[in-house]
Amino acid sequence: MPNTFREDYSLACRDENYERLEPIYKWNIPEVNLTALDAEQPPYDIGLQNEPDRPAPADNFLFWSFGKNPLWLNFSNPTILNLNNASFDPDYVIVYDNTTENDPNNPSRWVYMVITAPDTSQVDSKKTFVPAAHPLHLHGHDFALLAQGNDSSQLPNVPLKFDNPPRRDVALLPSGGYLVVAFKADNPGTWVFHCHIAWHASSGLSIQLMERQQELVEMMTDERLKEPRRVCDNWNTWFSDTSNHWNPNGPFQDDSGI
Ligand SMILES: [Cu+2]
Repeated sequence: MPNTFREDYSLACRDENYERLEPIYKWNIPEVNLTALDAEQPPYDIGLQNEPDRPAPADNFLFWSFGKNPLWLNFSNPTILNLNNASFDPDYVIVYDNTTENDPNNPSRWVYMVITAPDTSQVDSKKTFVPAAHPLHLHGHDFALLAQGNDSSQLPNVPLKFDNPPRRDVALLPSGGYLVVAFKADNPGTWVFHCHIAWHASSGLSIQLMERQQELVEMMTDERLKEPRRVCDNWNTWFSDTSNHWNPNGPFQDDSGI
């Protein structure tokens, strides 16, 4: 017979209780000061951003953004085939982390990120903030959840848990709230960090983390790039024939690319 229990639950959009998530394989995160972090890199504030003429001229849509711009990739030109670029189209929303540090006890080995979902009381020149929760998912890593809260106005004066905090690859950013996450920058790659609500991701709610670019360049030998090149060539052949498009006379791309 089933012997699990049913507990009271809330209809609010929320995660498992923070206190109940205790990793068995323990991590201790090098401590950082949130005020200092804030001075170095302001929080990533999630909001709606107007992008005129996208995807078609005279369109005037609102897109979700996470970084400086809503993500909008060129399907024919993926990041992995552009690793020698010194800069990228701002629509690729590349965020660099070029640490070469290997000591796990050194804070510079770690990436710390503060993400907020401000409510309408916060004003930004480029974004409109609306109350919404976002389940945020990071590729390439588990992250430590140093803090999770409902009120982003409390930043940066919120306590952080460094001693074996919960570890996730998705965490809910509560409406009006914040997340503070940390991951060990030990995995060269271009990793998307995005909202897992499909239409938010589709309309740009993502950044791309370029982690250890130099090591990534060295790893991605011609041999390893053979398969990405093969499938991209196939795509380009298909795409160059507009009779294949769902909308042969208009714009094809109606999605951010993730
Ligand atoms: Cu979302």
